[in-house]
Amino acid sequence: MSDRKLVIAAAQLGPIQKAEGRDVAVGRMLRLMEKAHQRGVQVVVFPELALTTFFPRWYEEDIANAAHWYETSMPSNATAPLFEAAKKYGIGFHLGYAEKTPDGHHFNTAIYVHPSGETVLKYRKVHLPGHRDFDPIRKVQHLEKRYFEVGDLGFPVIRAPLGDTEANIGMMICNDRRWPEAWRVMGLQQVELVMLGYNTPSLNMDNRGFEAHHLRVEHSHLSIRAGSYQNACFAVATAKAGTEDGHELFGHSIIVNPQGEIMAQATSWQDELITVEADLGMCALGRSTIFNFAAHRRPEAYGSITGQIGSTPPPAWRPG
Ligand code: CDT
Repeated sequence: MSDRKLVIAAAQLGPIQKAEGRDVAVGRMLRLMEKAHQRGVQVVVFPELALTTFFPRWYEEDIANAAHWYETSMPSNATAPLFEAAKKYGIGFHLGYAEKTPDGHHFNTAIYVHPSGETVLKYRKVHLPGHRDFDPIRKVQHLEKRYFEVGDLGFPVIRAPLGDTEANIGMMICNDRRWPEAWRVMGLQQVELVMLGYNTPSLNMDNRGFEAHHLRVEHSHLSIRAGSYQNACFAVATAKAGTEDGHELFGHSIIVNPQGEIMAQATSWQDELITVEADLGMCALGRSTIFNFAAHRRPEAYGSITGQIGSTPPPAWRPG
């Protein structure tokens, strides 16, 4: 037990349909923030691309026709009520959105906003799944590589005031959670709380018969639990859930502790707030024992992690 306690929440969002405006999504997020306030929450984590439907499933031949999915300022008129609610309730929040920069770059972005309304940390998604061009084989497109550039901010961690304490916070977005490299880069910065939003389809369009349906959620949870355990941090993993224009997202938002245990899990495919009291002091155990990096890491043996991208076949052994 320590005195570094923090009440954190995953604010899962149910589906947002293509025709629904940001006002609908923001209205729903405000209700979740009000609920968070009633439950004494200090930090709320909303999903990836929380303001709109998961638009990378929709192909636009002319990318200019996708311009309306991006935010060109933050806060904007549409999102200002979230910043005001943060101030009113004294709650910090994490928001995922599609960002268009003043010089015309497009990123899948997340920010953490202090209750004062100031942006504490920004992250731009590094691991963009899917494809760039229309794929006629797929029943549903996943065009993140078409609509976003690879994030240019790395995996930053910052020490920030959180609730009544301070914490080292970092962010990743959806597919990043499946990459141990992303977790470790933040672990090396002593991250204590990873905020992560996701939109994951229930059906794997690349399935070639080897992935049973129920493993979709299992693989998500496995990745988040392993990342949290191996880097001695908490993770708040918040989904967009349910059926958007006929396409299912699997939900199952979770909050995980540094032992890799699921402390809370969403049970619906709707707007749902799950909360826990996190004792940040818990991060010290792993960090000072089995995952004491300074004592046990062997970077001289890890060269290929940063030295190459794709895998290479090993040399072949033959008898005699
Ligand atoms: N949003 C996102 O990154 N979703 C991916 C699904 C990839 S399927 C091409 C995920 O890893 O959950």
